Amino acid sequence: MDELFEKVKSISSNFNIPGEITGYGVIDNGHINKTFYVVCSDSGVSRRFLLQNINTAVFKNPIQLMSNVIKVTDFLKNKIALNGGDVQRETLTVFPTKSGDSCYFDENGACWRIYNFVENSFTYNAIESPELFFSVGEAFGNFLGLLSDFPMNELYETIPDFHDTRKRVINFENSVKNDTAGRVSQVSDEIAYVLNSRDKTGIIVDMLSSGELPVRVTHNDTKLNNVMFDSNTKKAVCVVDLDTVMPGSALYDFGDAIRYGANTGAEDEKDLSKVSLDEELYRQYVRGYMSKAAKSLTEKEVELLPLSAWMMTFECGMRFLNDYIDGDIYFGISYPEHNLDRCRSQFELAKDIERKIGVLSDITAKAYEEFK
Ligand code: GN1
Ligand code: MG
Repeated sequence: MDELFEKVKSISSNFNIPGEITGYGVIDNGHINKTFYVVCSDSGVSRRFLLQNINTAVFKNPIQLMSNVIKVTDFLKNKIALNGGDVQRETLTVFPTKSGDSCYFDENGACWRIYNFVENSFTYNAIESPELFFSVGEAFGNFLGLLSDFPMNELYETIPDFHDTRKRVINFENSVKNDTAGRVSQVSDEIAYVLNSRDKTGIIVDMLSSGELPVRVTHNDTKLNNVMFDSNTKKAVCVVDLDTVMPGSALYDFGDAIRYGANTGAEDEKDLSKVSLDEELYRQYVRGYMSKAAKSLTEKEVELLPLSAWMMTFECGMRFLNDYIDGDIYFGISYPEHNLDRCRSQFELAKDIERKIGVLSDITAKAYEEFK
């Protein structure tokens, strides 16, 4: 007997999905949640659903998280329908439990939820062509555009200060002080880079709190593999992984997309000579993004887009380093030095973005002119 299958079956039986569960598979994606698909057979017709175990060490309030997801996807569905789009494919659909709840807590307190499975689609882990990244820019630009009139007061801040880079530096300094895993002495160059960059880390958060930057519905995890592509058209169809949807800044989403997608190396690349910011990829992303979002963005946001790429790359590198110093308690790792390799790749990229910031500003200004 496949124990995992029995478990997946018993969890799924609490949800309002049609038919009998006849199969499942593991989807290996992301550093935080565990993801499966389940196959349901109903009168000879099979249909897949996405089953996820929400990591409640990271997402401490899954009910609020699910409330954000449902509000945002409902809002998107209305817009998609008005635009003549396909509401079943262009955003996610939450399937509630049989008692009408947004998620299910099992006997061990683990939290589960079910989404539709976007069939005939796939994700990329690396960019294969500049045109592809244009399409990702369109997807996230569209996400921002469609949600630009969302009633912000309906959203919970499920992870407070998620992209408050300056607060993260303070937490980082505490971890260095505590040195719980005894690793601080191995990473002095990386620590020095964090401390030397400290002065820049408040720029976005300060402008958000002063009102110089607008608060927006923010995805907060705009990695390339959070965009589903249609297998036939090869066009982006759906933005997924809505767990960190919260009030925030458009800059977080732009910067994070560049951090992941415009790196010529992998997020965890060991060979740092392969890591750099690809200017052509940056150009295509910013053009795709502007083609959908230029009319919604403020001039201040546009001006700060290149800096956001540095900020999100720096912040992510610091988070990986912080976790390495803490003994790998937050991000899933595949080998002992994984978080350190991730940190080094991110810092290499952050330094390259610093060198190229003037060029990136020119590219951004041109793309804005093209589409505003
Ligand atoms: C985590 O698990 P995943 O890949 O969706 C993290 C993001 C990081 C990302 C780095 C809730 O996202 O913030 O940018 O890893 N999510 C959370 O790859 O911390
Ligand atoms: Mg995520």
